[in-house]
Amino acid sequence: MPTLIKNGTIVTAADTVQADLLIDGEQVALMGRNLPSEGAQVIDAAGKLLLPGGIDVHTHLELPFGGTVSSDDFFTGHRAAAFGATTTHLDFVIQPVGGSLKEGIDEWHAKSTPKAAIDYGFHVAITDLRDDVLTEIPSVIDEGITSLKLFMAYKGLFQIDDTTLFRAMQVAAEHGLLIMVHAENGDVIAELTKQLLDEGKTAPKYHAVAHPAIAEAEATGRAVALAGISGASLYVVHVTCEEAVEQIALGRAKGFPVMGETCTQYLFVFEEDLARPGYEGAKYVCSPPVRQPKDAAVLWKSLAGGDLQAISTDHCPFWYEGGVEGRIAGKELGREAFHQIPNGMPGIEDRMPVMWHAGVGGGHYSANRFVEIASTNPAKIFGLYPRKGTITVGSDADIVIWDADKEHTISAATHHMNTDYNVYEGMRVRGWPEKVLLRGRVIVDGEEWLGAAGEGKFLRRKPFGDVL
Ligand code: DUC
Ligand code: ZN
Ligand code: ZN
Repeated sequence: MPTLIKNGTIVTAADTVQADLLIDGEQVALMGRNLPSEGAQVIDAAGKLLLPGGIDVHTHLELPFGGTVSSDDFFTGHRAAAFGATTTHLDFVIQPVGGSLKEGIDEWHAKSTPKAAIDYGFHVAITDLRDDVLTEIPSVIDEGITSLKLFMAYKGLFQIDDTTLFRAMQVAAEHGLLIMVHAENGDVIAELTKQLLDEGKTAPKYHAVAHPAIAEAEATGRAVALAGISGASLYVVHVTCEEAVEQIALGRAKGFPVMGETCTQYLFVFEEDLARPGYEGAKYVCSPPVRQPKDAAVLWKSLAGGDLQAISTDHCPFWYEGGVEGRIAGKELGREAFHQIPNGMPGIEDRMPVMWHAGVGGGHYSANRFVEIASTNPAKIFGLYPRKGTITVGSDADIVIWDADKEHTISAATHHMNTDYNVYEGMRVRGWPEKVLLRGRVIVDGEEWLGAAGEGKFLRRKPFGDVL
């Protein structure tokens, strides 16, 4: 039976219009005023906004990392995402050591297919660019994957050198793939880490000292320059600081196809949180690290003004008190020394409400710009548009019925992520999803979960589109 959502206000990146919306099967079939309701299941959305489902293009579900595994799998992570109005995400396949890209892709399909409850796609992170892997790169397009990630940090683990990055960029430019980089100078970080540990500086707060903003800016500038030389399109993930934004802006001013995202935590969590009493700071350890409020001010402006095009989470949750009550190991692994703290924070569920509340409510940008950075641009950049990322005839009916007046206090006691803490604990937000539809089916109705494992679809993506 078709579904008719009546009396809502549709908000896209371009427009805000009052219209009814008819969903037939999995897609939007019709939009218009006073659509007839005979033969349809009717949802009354009077006084509510209809937003396209959120798209989080930077997540790490069930990622083996730092001596443990991130604590959300493809079911718990998907359910949490849906409760937070996100209906699509892109996760990073990691090429196994000594293995092929295809082996990594197969591994990620095995983890996700039976559990998926929202739609999802993959990027491939290249960790070992041997000649056979260089030749293998174009074949990822046949796997429905059109973006590659390279790490300029994590020395001895994921880090690649400039030759590798440049060769990958050349292949990407030739085949229409997007290059993503984790931009930090890993050599500098490794050296600073060693020196701090030798001086007995082992507390969580030293994580930020070992990862200076300028080391992120340097790597960002280098990646931008290599993109300029190679002609590859570049997307810089988790931009945290003013100096790195400057490098992206410089590349864009030169006409290089350079884009960037920041992640929710960099707008709300700061270096002072790493210095919280006892071992609390470990909760906020991620890479690149959280910075200063003055950096957040620049990030807000860049999200509003266009130097950054998207907001994601880098969702990579770990238990604060892991290794007990059947929990996998977590942040406690780094009690002796900050470099052993598993890097990452939860956030897939919080992104949409928090970025609406502080972004739209706080006057940083309009509701349309919110939709653009949280859904439309991610879809365009990563080859999902207009199937995802907007509400239009023919697009997937991933619809959030959004109550802009509803207030909610964020807490680990009520969230759905598989972690024992929430970075935004106690934050009272205004604006909350009332219902969430995935391809026309209601999967979240208030507090009720109506989705199911296995119902999320793997999205084969087209080549990306620059958003410049
Ligand atoms: N940063 C994190 O904090 N976690 C996962 C990977 C990354 O780059
Ligand atoms: Zn990263
Ligand atoms: Zn990441």
